[in-house]
Amino acid sequence: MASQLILTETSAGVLFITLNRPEVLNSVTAPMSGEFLATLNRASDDDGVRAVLITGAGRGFCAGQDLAEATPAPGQPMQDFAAHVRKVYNPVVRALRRMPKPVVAAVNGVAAGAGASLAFACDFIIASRQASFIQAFARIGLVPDTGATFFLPRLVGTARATAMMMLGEKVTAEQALGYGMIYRLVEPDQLMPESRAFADHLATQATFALGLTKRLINASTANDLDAQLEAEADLQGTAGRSDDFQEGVSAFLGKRVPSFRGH
Ligand code: LHQ
Repeated sequence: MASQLILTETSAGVLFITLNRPEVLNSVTAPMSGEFLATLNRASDDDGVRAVLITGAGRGFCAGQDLAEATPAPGQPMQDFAAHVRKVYNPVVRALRRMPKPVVAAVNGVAAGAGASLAFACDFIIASRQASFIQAFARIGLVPDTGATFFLPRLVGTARATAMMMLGEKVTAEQALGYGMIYRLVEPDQLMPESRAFADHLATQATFALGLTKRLINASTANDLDAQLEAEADLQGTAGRSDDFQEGVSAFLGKRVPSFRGH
């Protein structure tokens, strides 16, 4: 069951996840991350969930690692950050990318450090005009993690990614849209209505094929053209055997709206 650190609600095939430590801009502790990961893993296996929507409670989306948790008590040794990143953050990034259904980040406010990285690992970012993205790591003498050095150069190109990661400056939602870093920019009061409507729409689509498409997008970052063409052929074979494909073609030929079931 979800704790109060992560709120969940499922409706019409959409799992709605809220990061819920608003008093510290939803900065991440190990228990919170563990709950988030368990929630994502359950969603991954649950055929009733066909799209996932993630947002933050209060005025922030997520301010990355809870720096109080990462700071040792007086007289105690420093934590091993390598072990911490491997245990707390990397599994979440893998779960987001392996999730065989679309994941939407509704970024309501500041997304800093690993909080920004988490948004970058989602399939779609819809940002409120009040949102911002800060690669805060440089400000405190750390390196970007949680996939930031993987996703950001691919999203915005090396020049802008380098500037963001080395300067740690705030990028506004409007700038992020101009950079191609986010999918959509909306007015603050429209963020949740629009994001929910968007996730609802995704959940009615041919989500089995969307999951396969995500696998191909993931694979494209490592494959050469021949390997990618082969992967496309392979997964087209899989998609072609799906009920959703039968339904999609039958609806097209019958000039009616398809009713996909996600398998
Ligand atoms: C926070 C935090 C926070 C605790 C706001 N922690 N309390 C992985 C592994 C191991 C080690 C380290 O790191 C990592 C990955 C990472 O994510 S490193 C990057 C960690 N994150 C940051 O460095 C961002 C720190 N936060 C900020 O720079 C600012 O809070 C931002 C720019 C996000 C927002 O600024 P403001 O809008 O001015 O809000 P604020 O600073 O006043 O924050 C509101 C409250 O939230 C405040 O508490 P208070 O009791 O004073 O109201 C902050 O202390 C608390 N908070 N982020 N990461």
